[in-house]
Amino acid sequence: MIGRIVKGIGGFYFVHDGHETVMGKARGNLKRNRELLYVGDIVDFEIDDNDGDRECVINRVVERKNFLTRPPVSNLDMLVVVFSVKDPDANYPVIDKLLAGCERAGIKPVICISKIDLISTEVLESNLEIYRDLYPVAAVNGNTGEGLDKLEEIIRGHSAALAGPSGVGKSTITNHLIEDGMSVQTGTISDKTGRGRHTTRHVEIFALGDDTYLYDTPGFTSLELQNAEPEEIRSLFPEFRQRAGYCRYADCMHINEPECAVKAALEAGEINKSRYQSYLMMTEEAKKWLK
Ligand SMILES: Nc1nc2c(ncn2[C@@H]2O[C@H](COP(=O)(O)OP(=O)(O)OP(=O)(O)O)[C@@H](O)[C@H]2O)c(=O)[nH]1
Ligand SMILES: [Mg+2]
Ligand SMILES: [Zn+2]
Repeated sequence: MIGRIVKGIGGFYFVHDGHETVMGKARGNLKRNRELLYVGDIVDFEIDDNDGDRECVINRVVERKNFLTRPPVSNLDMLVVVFSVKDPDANYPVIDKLLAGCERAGIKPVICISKIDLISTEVLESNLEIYRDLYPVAAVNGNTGEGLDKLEEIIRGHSAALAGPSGVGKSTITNHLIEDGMSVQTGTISDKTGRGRHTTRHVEIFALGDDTYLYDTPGFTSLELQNAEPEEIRSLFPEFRQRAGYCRYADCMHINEPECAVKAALEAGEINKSRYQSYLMMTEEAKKWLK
């Protein structure tokens, strides 16, 4: 039978076959070869009905289109980058790095602004403005569920994970999206630091139907951009890609070159300043790796 690993805890795996979830283990040869199984793997498995307890044995991995090591998940085709503007504050360089990491890994990025009840319409609007032309955007209130229908529509038919700093409301959003009767634990925000407390500790996938899978993950705050050269980082910004053909130099880095279409767009307010700042920071970081 074919199913997807939806959870793994201490050597046990939970496999979902489209209807039900069965707990089981990896076959001995997988373990001997130290082949790691990732949550998200599509696997071939057998039901072992031995002593009345329905368990399963995983024979092999059938499909692993991609995988990430931190957190360890596979077959992800969409990443929802969740951030709040207040409690905790938005950290735009971190957000932009996650988005660039998605571009690099071939994962479709989505932006979700959370806790919109804590900010004014103007502040929400200025945040929407940064990302609206680049990626699908949803704005949600996790307390009331407002805006979640839009997010649901965006992720339908995809394997999507929620990423972003602790405390932005990822698990709260997950609880709205998953069926009644299932739920995940949510945390509180520290009064002192305004940060979350890393409540979610395991990766768990929820099958939402319509071939939609939602990954709830801990600590998905960055994607590796390790060893990305500045030239590659340049290619991870869609608003640069659109305009690069109009720069005077074909290999323009959009930093100090004359007649640069990206800098012109920046000055005209067509490219967002905070995005451009993130780009500068990321290329500086990349230069350090090159040394
Ligand atoms: N005001 C407000 N609070 C929210 C909203 N969504 C979530 N919260 C609260 O924010 C706190 C953190 O929410 P979680 O869903 O646990 O956050 P998380 O992103 O899963 O955090 P980690 O698991 O630590 O990564 C909880 O106290 C929620 O009740 C919202 O839209 N508005
Ligand atoms: Mg959580
Ligand atoms: Zn340029």
